[in-house]
Amino acid sequence: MKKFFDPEQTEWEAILERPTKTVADIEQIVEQIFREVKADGDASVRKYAELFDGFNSETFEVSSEEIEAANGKVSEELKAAIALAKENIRKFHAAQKTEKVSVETLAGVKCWQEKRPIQKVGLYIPGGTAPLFSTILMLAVPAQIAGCKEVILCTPPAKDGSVNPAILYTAKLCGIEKIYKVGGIQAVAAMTFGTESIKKVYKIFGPGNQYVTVAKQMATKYKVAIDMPAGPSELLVIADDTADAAFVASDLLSQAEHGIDSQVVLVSPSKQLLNKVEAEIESQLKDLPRKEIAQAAIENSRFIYMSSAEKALDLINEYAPEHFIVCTSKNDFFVHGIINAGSVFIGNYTPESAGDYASGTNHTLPTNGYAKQYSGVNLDSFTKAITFQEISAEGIQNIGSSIELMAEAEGLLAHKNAVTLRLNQLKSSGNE
Ligand code: HSO
Ligand code: ZN
Repeated sequence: MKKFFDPEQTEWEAILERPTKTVADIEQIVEQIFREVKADGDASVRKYAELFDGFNSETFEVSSEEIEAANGKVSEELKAAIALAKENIRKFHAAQKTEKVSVETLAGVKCWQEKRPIQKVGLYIPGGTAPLFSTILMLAVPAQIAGCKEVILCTPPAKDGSVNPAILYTAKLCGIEKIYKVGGIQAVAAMTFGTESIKKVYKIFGPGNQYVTVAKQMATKYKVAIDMPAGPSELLVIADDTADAAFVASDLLSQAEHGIDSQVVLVSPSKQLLNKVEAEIESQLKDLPRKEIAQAAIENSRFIYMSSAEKALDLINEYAPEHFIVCTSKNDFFVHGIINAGSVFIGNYTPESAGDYASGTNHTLPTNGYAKQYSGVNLDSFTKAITFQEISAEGIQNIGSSIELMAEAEGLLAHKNAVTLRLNQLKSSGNE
């Protein structure tokens, strides 16, 4: 880890810099695959599935027999845990429903706003060393609450064509009808254009490697929305001597084990705590099955001593962490003062893992400093707000002359006429 002691504000940016990756070379291959999938559909999806995943199959859709078999491979204990997490995620996201917002801005001028679901959404779930079936809950549960009509899922299979049973079980549990064994760029391209067997969607959600990330960005060029720009996962902890050093170390390590490029930052007004956490990391790391990954991320972590709470808060808001754990005697100060963060975890008994899996909040969050302008996935990520208005005769008489004047000033006479005709009609019918 790299240590810093009361760094000057001018140094913060360099200290907290995220690793930037060059995407130029990836972009070319993404462009090519998009072009081919658009033109040739399933045939080119098949070609790239074979090339990248070593998977050769006529069909991509997971069969009901495979889903049935997966059901038998997930333990009853895990099923109960998934059920508990699903229910908490349901409760928290159902509570995010908003009422119709309605205002009469002037007498006779009624305006209102209502939410409508995005009709077709696609979820991308990575395979690989950590099959994140928890992400299915985080995406499919709010999609269902929002009322999305078609929810499809793409996930890369292993070389033998199998998909992790927990992924299939959770997808089925969440009511996802179509599960496709397709991964990477070709999956995102297929959901963007639609193919003979894979449905086109309007918005794509979910994490992925660099290729998937660039492919999602490419999808936006074809009028498909995405949840948010993605980067490696990250955690910033602020902790003082009231924090349990072992707990803090476990939180830092839980983020570090995601990937070697995970970002882990500890800020503290106590040199003693920084030392204790360092020692704890050493001892906990030894027993982790993913210790090589976690170790690499920890080596790149930042430990920052900050004697001033105000400056610490400024630094945290500048960094804009995806996850922010607050464990100090001044929790209220940090909780009220945080402006830029994806999700905040407060106190000794609130590990990030709780939000990653089961407390109810969403774990699809903005990384890479995007917490400055993006929210994490929430119910509204699956809806659009439509505005409505209804203006009465009285209303157009109240608002009409303002519209006429503004339209004339913009030189848009047809706009003006649309009001003038109505006002004249009302005048001539004596409705003044
Ligand atoms: N921390 C990850 C989510 C996750 N953790 C899934 C475990 N499983 C990104 O927020
Ligand atoms: Zn996690």
